[in-house]
Amino acid sequence: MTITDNRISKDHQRSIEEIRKDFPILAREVHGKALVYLDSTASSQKPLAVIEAMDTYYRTYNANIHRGVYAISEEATAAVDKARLKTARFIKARQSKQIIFTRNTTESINLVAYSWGNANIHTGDLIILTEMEHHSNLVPWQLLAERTGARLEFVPVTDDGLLRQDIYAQLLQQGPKLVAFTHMSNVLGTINPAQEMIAQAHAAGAIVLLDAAQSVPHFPVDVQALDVDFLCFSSHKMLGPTGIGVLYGKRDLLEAMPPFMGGGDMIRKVGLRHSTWNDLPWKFEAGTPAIAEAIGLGVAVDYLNELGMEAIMEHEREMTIYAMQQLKTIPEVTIYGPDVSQRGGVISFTLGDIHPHDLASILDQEVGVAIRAGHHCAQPLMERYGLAATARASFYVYTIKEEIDILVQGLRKAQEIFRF
Ligand code: C6P
Repeated sequence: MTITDNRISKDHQRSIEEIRKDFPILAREVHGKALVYLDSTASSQKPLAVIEAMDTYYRTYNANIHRGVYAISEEATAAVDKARLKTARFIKARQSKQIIFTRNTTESINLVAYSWGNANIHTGDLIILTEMEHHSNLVPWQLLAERTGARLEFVPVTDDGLLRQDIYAQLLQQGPKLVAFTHMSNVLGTINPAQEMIAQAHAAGAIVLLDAAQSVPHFPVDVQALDVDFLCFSSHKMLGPTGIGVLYGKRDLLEAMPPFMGGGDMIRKVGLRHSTWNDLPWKFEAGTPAIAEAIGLGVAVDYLNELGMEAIMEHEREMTIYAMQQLKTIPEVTIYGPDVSQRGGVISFTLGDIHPHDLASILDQEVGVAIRAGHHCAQPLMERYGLAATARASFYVYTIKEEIDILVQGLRKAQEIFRF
């Protein structure tokens, strides 16, 4: 594989070739071919800096946090505090105590649905969601509605993958308690106009949760500018490790919420029958947290900051424009979702009537390309388009045009195999 001299990073000093060397996995082969990883929407690859930071923790200061008065426990506690501060700054949160470490986006949303939801949602209350939600931003609200007797309404999606803003405005007139929607669709790539939608929801008296699993890793997100109430994302999609995610919340909301899980670390004083709760963020972090993972997330944030989120967004846009052009050279390809001006680096498509799973297997075996195939945990959205599944290619900081060319070669090969 040749590498173009495509430059990324704030000061345009680091070439893609250098950046790719930071990701050891990109040097491996699958089925005798160089790995072409086009599934960062599912989970991103990890730079050496993240892998080494976690390794260093285990090798040199592995200890539990908030417990020991000895040196290595204090070092580990300081490292987790630092990671929290970096994460807060990354999304422009006012205070690091507004950053709750969870396991992933899914757990962050469930935390809000149980803790805030159980306390604030009652029979007949309205929750507005959209048709393009990941199951993680759908099922927790269904469960809450079942527990409380609340009502769910959905903003429909247009044929070209945008939210029906006219219907959103109508639904808001019914006075919802909560609006929860995705910042960027993991299937269509649609980037929703979050700031405007949040302002409208607030004007209607609703609290807003933004599923930022696909936005925080890919473009600058400023929680204060968005004025969002809750924001959820996962480390593993932003160059960090699995096993840690983030819930950001406005402080007054978090302070008023009861704990989600009980146990060690989240308490101030425990009696046999009653207990009182620790301050934020620990009130929501029961038990030993993911220490190495928090440290890894902090280093992933450093790495993203060094490249610059604006530069990352630009690079992905360039890859997306190129991929759309190349995919359109195959007439049998159907692409779902809006045009490039309203989407991020995710392209869902089908190729004639080849089943997306067959397509993904052929691409893996024949050209070493890893893409995702299936319903992408968004079954209602698939139903909206009358589809059982799509193939999906997605891009990140290490993606190069040559990899997109290999994807397209693989699609042509699949056509030969299926003879059309
Ligand atoms: N989407 C995908 O391949 P977790 O699994 O909790 O880290 O993230 C859940 C989640 C929530 N919202 C959106 C918009 C997402 O894209 C995801 C994860 C992956 O599309 C895995 S299904």
